[in-house]
Amino acid sequence: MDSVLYEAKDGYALITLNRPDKLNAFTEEMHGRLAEALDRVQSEGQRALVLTGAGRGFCAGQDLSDRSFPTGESPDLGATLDRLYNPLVRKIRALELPVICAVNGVAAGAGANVALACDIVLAARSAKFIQAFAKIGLVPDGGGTWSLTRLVGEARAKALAMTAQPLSAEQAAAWGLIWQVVEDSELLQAAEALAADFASAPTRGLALTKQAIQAAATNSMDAQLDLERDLQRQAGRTKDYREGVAAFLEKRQPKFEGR
Ligand code: T3D
Repeated sequence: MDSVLYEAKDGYALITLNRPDKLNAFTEEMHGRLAEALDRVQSEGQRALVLTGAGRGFCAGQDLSDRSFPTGESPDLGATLDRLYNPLVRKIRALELPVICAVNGVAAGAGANVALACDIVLAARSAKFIQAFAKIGLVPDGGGTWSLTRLVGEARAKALAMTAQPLSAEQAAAWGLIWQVVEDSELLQAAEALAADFASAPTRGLALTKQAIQAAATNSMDAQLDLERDLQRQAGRTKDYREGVAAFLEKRQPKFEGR
């Protein structure tokens, strides 16, 4: 069984983490598959991506059965972050198209933080987010210390990370950790409907918007104003901008090509 499924839809891609018996926990092989799938999204010219999980979980983070050390050796987990998790998070954030995460069930450890690295997070009402690291003596990774702190503030980030208490989808939405809660049976349909809308949107402008908002977390207001100027210059030169203005003036629907 493929650990990661890839489907090219009409203008967008659907990637499904597919080890349902293990709540889609990450193995080394799965990291490789996911990296290939993400590269394919961009190289095929898709205009949006939906990332979800098969079965009752979204992703339970690192597969801990790969992490038993009978001989007592101590592993270098920094090396696995360098080699696997950090490139994954960077790849998602660098994709020049909207990445929608459909969190269909529990998202734990790095699974939760990979979800938070996506641009728009929808969660099933039954889903929950768990910073499970504290239960096994680890530090939140996958960018979790960064995303959590920015999204919900230091007080909530510290409590979530230090207690490893599950956060319901509803509470996550109320705190601004995610975009929306959707009924379980409607989650994938809602995520795909959003992706289908993005498939006919001005993709280049959305990619530049993503870049600007991601940079805002670390930029000063002054630096951000300069960045907006530079990115707007690029957006103003796209075919889609010309089409958007023309369509407005001609009182018709725009036909964006994504460039
Ligand atoms: O190591 C490095 O490279 C550093 C990077 C680390 C990144 C990380 O993600 S560290 C954190 C790893 N994840 C966890 O600690 C979470 C472990 N899982 C859980 O705490 C629970 O499974 C959940 C709270 C997520 C869900 O609980 P529940 O009761 O709904 O399901 P379950 O029965 O525990 O799990 C179902 C099956 O999935 C079960 O397998 P079985 O017994 O039916 O054959 C369980 O063992 C398996 N499973 C769940 N999570 C993992 C896993 N197997 C391996 N690794 C997992 N992370």
